[in-house]
Amino acid sequence: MTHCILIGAPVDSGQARPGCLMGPAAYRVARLAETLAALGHSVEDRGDLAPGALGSEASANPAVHHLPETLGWTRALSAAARDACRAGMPIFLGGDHSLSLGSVAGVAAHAAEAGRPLFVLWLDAHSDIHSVETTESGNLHGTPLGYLAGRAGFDAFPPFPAPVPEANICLFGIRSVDPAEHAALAETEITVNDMRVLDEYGFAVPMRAFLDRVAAAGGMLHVSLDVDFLDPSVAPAVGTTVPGGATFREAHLVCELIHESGLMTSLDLVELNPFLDERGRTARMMVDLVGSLMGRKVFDRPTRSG
Ligand code: B3U
Ligand code: MN
Ligand code: MN
Repeated sequence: MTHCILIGAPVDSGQARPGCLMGPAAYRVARLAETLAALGHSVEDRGDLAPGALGSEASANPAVHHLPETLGWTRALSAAARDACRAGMPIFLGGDHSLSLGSVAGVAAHAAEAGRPLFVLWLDAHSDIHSVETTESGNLHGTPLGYLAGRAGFDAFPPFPAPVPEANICLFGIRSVDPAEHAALAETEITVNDMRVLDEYGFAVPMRAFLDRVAAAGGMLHVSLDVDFLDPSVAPAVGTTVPGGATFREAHLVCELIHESGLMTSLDLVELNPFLDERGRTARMMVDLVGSLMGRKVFDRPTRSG
């Protein structure tokens, strides 16, 4: 049994299409807490965070928008994440993906404090490895991976507490990478399981390979689940749909494998835009996936590792 701590983060400033701020409410309506409780977990809902007083920071990159808000959210989320990690497993209810600038900062600070290596699994259509300097859209939801890996170009931000080593980061499901991101990834040791790799090997083999590495290192595992990891046919409620994503079955398999590993210590649920949903189906799909991540299975059989 896990103590799950729900932290609402109605962040809408990391992209240009309003609606992600309704995400935390949609997860609650879709019975996230009840789903976790039915699996035998204890659930503490800490309500929604706010970004606090805003500064007037500006970027030399004229495309960048909402920098003060993003910094405010980063500070608030980082503190909340660090605090929650001491008490249980934080689950961040987004909000757009810029929330991970803060959630992972707090988780990394906690891991450093606990003396354990942190691994990050990025389930996404995008690589999100821009910096404040390289983003062309100016949407800071495209930057969190750059920040948590300790890359340059984040001068306005607090220094990342304990950058996650590149070798501990795994991108999974990506199929949309900008040229600057491609150049960044080409010079790193980040594991890039793009859809090309997953089409060839399937989802299970690369996922197990990564989880085995986390286990061998005694690591903590932060999972960042972007709605657009999923194919738009099963998850339409997202501002940046990209065709060719994970199917219903593939996504559940990934979540079940993560659960069986017993390694996940924190989770982001990001980019749900309920304004774009069809009768709540994407919110329900995400809650169902959390069910698989947290132990729901069709049939209880001994696992490969168990
Ligand atoms: N790489 C593009 C598109 C994008 C990134 N993340 C999302 N979209 N959701 C950008 O704007 O940085
Ligand atoms: Mn993303
Ligand atoms: Mn994405």
